[in-house]
Amino acid sequence: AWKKFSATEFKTKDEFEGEVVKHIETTLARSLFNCDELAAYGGTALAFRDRLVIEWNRTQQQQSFADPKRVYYLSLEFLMGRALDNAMLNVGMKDVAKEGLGELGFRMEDVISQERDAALGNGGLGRLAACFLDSLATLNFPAWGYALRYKYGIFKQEIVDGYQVEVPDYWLDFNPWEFPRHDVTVDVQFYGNVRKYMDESGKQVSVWENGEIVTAVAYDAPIPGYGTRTTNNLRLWSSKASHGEFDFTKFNSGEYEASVADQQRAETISAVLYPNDSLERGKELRLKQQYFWCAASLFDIVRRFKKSRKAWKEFPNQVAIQLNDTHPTLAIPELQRILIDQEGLEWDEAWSIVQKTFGYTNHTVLPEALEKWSVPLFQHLLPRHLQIIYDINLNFLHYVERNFPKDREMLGRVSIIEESNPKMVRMAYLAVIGSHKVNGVAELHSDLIKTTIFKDFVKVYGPDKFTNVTNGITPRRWLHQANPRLSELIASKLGGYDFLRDLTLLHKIEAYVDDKEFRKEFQEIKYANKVRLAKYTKEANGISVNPSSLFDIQVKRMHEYKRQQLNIFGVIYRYLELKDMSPEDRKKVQPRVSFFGGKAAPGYWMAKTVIHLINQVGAVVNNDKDIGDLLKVIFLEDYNVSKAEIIVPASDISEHISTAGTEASGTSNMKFVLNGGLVIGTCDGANIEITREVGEDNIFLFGNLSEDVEDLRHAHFYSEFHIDPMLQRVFDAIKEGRFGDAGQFSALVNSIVEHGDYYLVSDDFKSYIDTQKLIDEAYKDQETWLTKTITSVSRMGFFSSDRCIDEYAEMIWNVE
Ligand code: 26Y
Repeated sequence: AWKKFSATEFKTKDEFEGEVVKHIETTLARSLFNCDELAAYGGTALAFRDRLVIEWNRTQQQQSFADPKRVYYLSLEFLMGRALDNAMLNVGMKDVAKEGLGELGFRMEDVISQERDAALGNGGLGRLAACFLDSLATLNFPAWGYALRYKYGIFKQEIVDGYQVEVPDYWLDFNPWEFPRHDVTVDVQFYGNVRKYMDESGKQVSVWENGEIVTAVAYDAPIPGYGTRTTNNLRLWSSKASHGEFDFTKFNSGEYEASVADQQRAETISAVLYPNDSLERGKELRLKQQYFWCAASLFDIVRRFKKSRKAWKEFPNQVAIQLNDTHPTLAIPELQRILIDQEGLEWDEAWSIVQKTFGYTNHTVLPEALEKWSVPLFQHLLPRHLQIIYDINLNFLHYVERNFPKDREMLGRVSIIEESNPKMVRMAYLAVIGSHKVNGVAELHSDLIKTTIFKDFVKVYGPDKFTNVTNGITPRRWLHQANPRLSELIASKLGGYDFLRDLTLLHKIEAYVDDKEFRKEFQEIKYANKVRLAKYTKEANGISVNPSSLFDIQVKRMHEYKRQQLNIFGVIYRYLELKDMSPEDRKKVQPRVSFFGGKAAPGYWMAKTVIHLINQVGAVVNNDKDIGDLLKVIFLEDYNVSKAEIIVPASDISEHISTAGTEASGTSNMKFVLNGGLVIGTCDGANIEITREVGEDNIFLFGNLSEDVEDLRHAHFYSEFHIDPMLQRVFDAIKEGRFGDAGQFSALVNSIVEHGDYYLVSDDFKSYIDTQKLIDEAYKDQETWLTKTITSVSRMGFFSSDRCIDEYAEMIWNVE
């Protein structure tokens, strides 16, 4: 039998301290006499890492031996956040560590907060990937994540004079969680040409040659599961110049500088995460990143498969690859290329393997987020892949032609190649055609992809190829770590922490909804979490907010479709109403703090304008003596995972107010409700399923429905379009310059007034304001409010990412 921990074991606080001291003095080569919090973090992380590594090695060895079907999650983004707290939760021994650190003179929270976030993602899609890794390990699935080891993650956001400024995020200074594998490398080719010839048997062979080679080096990070010994692997590829002959000739011929330049050019591939969230820009370097990562990952996956010496037809029984959006779609032609050009399989046999191997998850219906790459760029960078894509397309179009002989338009509509100038490769179509299942991320979204972007493909393949897997979140990070007191309260009633592995057990706390003690404690926890956020706000923004106010929070990437502009216009409206009131009437008003947070893509001017407006409104409102605590407006700088862990547990209301039909799912909506906050939201994404679970009385829905959006947009142009009068008041105030120079906000106002209000801000404004008033009233009745929040928490079991992963495993991956 395995001894659970064979090396560097600690069971007591003294043993823990011994490990920490050993690491500080030897691994970090620091003196204990000037040990600061950062060193304490380093020592603690390394002590826990030692224990993680043992389990990691064991898991990998056991998986190599048993050789089960593995899941590979290909995602260009993994928004992991901090690792130490999670490692402590999964290893256990956090209490011991806390005591030990105390003796060394440190507080656990301070030590934990020394760690920099691993911010290798933009937003929802990247954080979903991180939650999935947590669930895959917890549920004991043999699974690997594959991504790029960006030197710079998502930029750090600074607010200077109310404007967003981007600062590079160099996060690798000290990262104890990654292990360089200098022996695990893959050479990846770009450019070059394709030579075709007949071999002796008369078969045509293609050789892609004379390209430039860049080497991928693997960096691995352990992914521990909760309540299990399974520790999976996240493999990140870093690029460097290859040390092939080419390189050395240059070097030897004295072209030292040129060879250094080559080196740097190679390293740029994995240098930086693209900060665009849902806005495709067609940059060559991004396509290079995608191919570099797909080629290295597939080589690695195929290499592992070949060790088992199984027949190629077994490949889909050993390997399931999930494509997180279209970003890894090149993996499809790459696998086909490996099978036909390198392994000598026939086209049809190879293609059947490819289709059975891949599953594709779509995360958006927004046309501007759908990836397309120009054919000339493809031809230049990946000439062989372009040929393969053309062949895939040809076969597919033949099939469509045979089956839909009457619909001549169909061919042009479903072709992978868009006949524009230049021609474009539609990556989403390639992903659909190369996968056996396509899923959306919430019910409404999965229905919408079938009736909009993939409508024709439903005709071609039938509806069964398309399915839904509603997103989820890991309760380990988003309940237990972010809100330890709530987790403890729940555990005290359920007789332990089993709910962290089976979140449906939460339904049992509904029995305590009338329990006085429970209610008191639940309410105190919410208040304490609000105090914690208030304290943070004071430190970060220098503004005092009253924790007894209603905390209204909208934190997510800044985007017009998410409608932070609707929120801030609503705040302005509230301010104008407050200004109009008599001091007597003001006394009856429910005090509120409106928190905002989120990054705008650096080139997205409209989103940046909204940030600026929020800060300008804050500057006016927060300093208005008439208003005092009745309204505060806070922009929380540099929203990220670790800040979310403070922000999420502190909401009374959170805002998920996208134009209906535009937000595929949303996942922070789930996090807020799980932590005892209510939602104001549109009938969009997972809000709809949250409503189904918690009940209509426990959520504040407003606004037009997705089926009406098209007609409304049409009406803005073809009927008389009147701006909502309340919204007009807001615009008048902006135009009067009450929030600074009106010219700065004219594009924002005009997008609504002049340019058709694409996101239906005016159409939904009244309904939004009315619903906010209902919320003010409802909040005054604290007892009823508390009942709503407790009831909601108890009904959130469905939204665990464990449920979600089980669905993928069963419906898409066929793994146990
Ligand atoms: C093509 C490139 C510019 C691009 C880069 C990042 C396109 C999209 C993205 C990111 C998309 C994203 O984060 N989507 C979000 O995925 C979440 C997880 O499924 C959903 O909850 C959320 O509604 C959706 O916007």
